[in-house]
Amino acid sequence: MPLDKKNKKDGIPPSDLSSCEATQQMLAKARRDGVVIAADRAVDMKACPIGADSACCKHCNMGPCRLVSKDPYGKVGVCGATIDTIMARNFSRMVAAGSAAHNDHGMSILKLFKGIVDGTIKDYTIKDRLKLEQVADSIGIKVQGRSIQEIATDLYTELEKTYTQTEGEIPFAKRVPEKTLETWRKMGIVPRGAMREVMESLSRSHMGCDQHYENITKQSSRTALADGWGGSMVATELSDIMFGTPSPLLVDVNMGVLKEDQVNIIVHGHEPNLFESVLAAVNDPFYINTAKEKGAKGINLVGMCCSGAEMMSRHGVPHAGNFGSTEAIIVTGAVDAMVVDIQCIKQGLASVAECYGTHLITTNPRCQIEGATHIEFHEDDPKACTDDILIKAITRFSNRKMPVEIPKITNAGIHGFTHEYIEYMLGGSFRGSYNPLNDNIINGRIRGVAGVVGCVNPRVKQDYVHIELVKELIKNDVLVLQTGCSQIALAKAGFLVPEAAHYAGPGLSEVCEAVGMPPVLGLGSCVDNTRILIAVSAMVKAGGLGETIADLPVAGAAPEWMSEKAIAIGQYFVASGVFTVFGVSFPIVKNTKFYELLFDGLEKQGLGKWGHASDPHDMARLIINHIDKKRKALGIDKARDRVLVDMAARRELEAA
Ligand code: BF8
Ligand code: SF4
Repeated sequence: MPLDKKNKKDGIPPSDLSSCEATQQMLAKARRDGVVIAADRAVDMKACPIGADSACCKHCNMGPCRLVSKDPYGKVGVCGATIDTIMARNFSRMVAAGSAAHNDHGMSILKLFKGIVDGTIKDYTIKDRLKLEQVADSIGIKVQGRSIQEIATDLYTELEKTYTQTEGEIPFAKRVPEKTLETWRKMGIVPRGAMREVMESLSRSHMGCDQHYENITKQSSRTALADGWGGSMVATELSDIMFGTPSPLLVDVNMGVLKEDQVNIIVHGHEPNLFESVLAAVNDPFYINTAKEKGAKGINLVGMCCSGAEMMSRHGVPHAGNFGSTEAIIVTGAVDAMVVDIQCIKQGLASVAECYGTHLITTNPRCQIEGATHIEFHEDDPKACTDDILIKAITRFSNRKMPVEIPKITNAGIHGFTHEYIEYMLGGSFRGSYNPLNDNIINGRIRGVAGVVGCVNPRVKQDYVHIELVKELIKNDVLVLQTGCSQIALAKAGFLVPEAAHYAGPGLSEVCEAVGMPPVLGLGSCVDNTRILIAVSAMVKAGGLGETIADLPVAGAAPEWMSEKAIAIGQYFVASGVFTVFGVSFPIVKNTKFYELLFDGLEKQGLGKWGHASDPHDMARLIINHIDKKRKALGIDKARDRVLVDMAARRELEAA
């Protein structure tokens, strides 16, 4: 890419564009180097106001048609489509694309599992037999007295239905709390199979098909549920079975995990398959020696984004940063190879990598980038790809010409929580259960639980909304569960350590101190949001907090969302019964029937509902009010009042 010496963004201080100091430092360097990255491109690219409101349709060539947000019912499309139809169809297609992405990821994990089961893939194995049995048992596969091979074969056959089944209910519907499932059945939104649901969403949102916003939204729910309780859940569970179920580990996060005197390889993307093989390759003595012969002290493998979050959780591989830092980190000059697979890989990486002589290597047939080197990865012969990656990275190290500048910032934190570990941590190894969590919610020490997840988005200051929201929630005794780029944002801000309990309110900090846990629990990647679904289901089953997920004092948030996957996740949480608040902007026109449906009507039907606020404090208020509303409905609001009085009294005593 030609250096842009007239980079005009000098006026906006990096500290206004990101809360991440390392990214700020690299943004400043990029400008000095004449390199443009997403944070600056976002300043140049004003969001289209009509698209931002979802008030346009380009589903056929009689259009594209633009409606008017200020007068939403003043006009219809050429075909007569109303604003509600147009918005519901656009929304449905976002859900379908997001669900397709997660299901596609899940299918590739399933294919790997099949290869292990049928013996065609030798480089991977079943690492967690206990989890294999637990997952099989959870969907009615007999485990007692049977071999691993038999159980795994049946599990494969059963889980394949998640994608390919055309009638009936997806296998993990068996894990849904009974009353929640009953609501879905009444509404006709239990997913049959993901391929069918995604296909039907696209078909129904075609010009001239489904033109009732409520009916379209039902299909959006079904397609989203085929993600959360379908493809994503298969991805998480099978990845645990094959690569090991995470348990808490102390890991370094942030750009300081790069090492100037080592060959630095970043793996960035979503499927752990590739990353697992690169991890094996960097531990190969042959390559370690080769790197040393070329003057490096060793080979340093780090992750970014979601596969990075999984490798961090399972194996303690350091994590270099979230989606907002993927271009910025190349500006260090220290990245010898950035290896990517699928999803959230910015095309802009190619030109930044070119500027700094970094190898940008695509590895997946579903994701190639013009200007990148494509070295295809195949699970039945991983070394064919990883050998090439290692050679390229080592060669680049030995030819480094440009000065290297690595921000010297790392943040150690505890990662790798799972719903299994929460059960064990709170209940103990012999009586592991969710009862202690429920008890602490009922007695009011913990006000409720919030999942704060999702992307960072250069339309807002990187990490800022996540951090402010989480601070406010824990201060108000809300236990926070995290995944994805949000987890990395909070890790960089130092909240994933037990010592962060002092930011929490009196009740939550008391629980954290008693258990020795952080007030913010990191559960991994975006597909690992399914761990939250299982956790909330376990809370329902433990009792005392209502009969459905919708009864629980819980909420979700994606404060800086950007991807269609985030919308699919949001909709599966909403359809599962969770109040879900998105930040940035929401693609909808207020004061319309579709708006009323998403932000209120769905809750009246027994599901959850959507919320939106761009300010983190407004977002926190929405979540806390919702949690308090649910506490009141459960009749446990009084207990909490008592605790607050107790704490106030205690503080008075301490002061005296
Ligand atoms: O699946 S949080 S920016 S990296 S979409 Fe992407 Fe969003 Fe990050 Fe992972 Ni999830
Ligand atoms: Fe316009 Fe209707 Fe065609 Fe959409 S489907 S572009 S609203 S005519």
